[in-house]
Amino acid sequence: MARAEVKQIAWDIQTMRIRGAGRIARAAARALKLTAKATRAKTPAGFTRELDHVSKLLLTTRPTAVSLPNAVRYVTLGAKRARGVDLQTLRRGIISRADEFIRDSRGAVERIGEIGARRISDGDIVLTHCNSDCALAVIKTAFEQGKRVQAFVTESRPSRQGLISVRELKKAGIPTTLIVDSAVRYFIRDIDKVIVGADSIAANGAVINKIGTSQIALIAHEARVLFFVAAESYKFHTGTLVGRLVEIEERSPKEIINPKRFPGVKIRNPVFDVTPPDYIDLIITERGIIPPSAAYTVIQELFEWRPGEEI
Ligand code: RUB
Repeated sequence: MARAEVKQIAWDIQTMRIRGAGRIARAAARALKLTAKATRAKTPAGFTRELDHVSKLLLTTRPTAVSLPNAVRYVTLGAKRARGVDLQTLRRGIISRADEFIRDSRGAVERIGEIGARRISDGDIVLTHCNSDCALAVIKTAFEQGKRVQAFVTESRPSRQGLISVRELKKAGIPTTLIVDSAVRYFIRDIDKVIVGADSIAANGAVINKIGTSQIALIAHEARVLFFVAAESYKFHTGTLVGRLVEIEERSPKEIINPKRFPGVKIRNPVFDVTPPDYIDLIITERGIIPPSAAYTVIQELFEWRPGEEI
């Protein structure tokens, strides 16, 4: 039963029924918890093998959001380090680490909303791209505080996650305007601030987020409009400390159009892009606001990494 549920979670992440970097991470933690609850392993080694198997399954679903491997690592770290620990203790450890991750992750989104809202002024028109719980938390919190905020939301082709944001903002009572992705430069003079989420943040402060984010950042930069990123600490990517590149997911062309309609035409569908740190004014995390140039130090501290250490 649990095995089927775990497979279903992995499938839902792959097919984007569960999507958004934070939600993916929480779903992965839930899958590991289910595994621990239902295991039939007789020994700690058998249980660890089972965890490794589930971790691998989860890690192959989507490659770009580092929140996924960071969640898996967070939940399983205790099990990996345990020597001479009995099976029940190990199981309980996984369950409580998973619960802790899910609870802290939700708390982080709330805290980001509070911290970020301080940077939103009464009367601001804020543009967001795609659907990010963190970015929306900032807009919604500012609105709840009584600031007269309005939102512009890009459709976010091809999967149109902008429509999810529109519904959510509308539900919160925030005046919202939906535009197509290519209309951002047309409207940029009306916008006071741009706020987006992140799937990964590199050591040099570059932000990997939904395709189109970097174009919006460039447009905002040209028009001198502030560009904010809202992201939990587990979106920072340790591998980038040692020069590893973040893999950009390329999904099926069918998400754009039925390829049979254009035989012989190559259709490409990269779903994330990289926004250079020069175009980012600040990054809002649950630990506070940082400039993108501080990403290196933040990753070093968070993951207790020392130069020269293997990652
Ligand atoms: C979602 C996306 C979001 C980030 C951050 O892409 O790019 O901006 O994941 O979201 P997809 P959150 O729909 O392809 O998963 O702040 O909710 O973690």
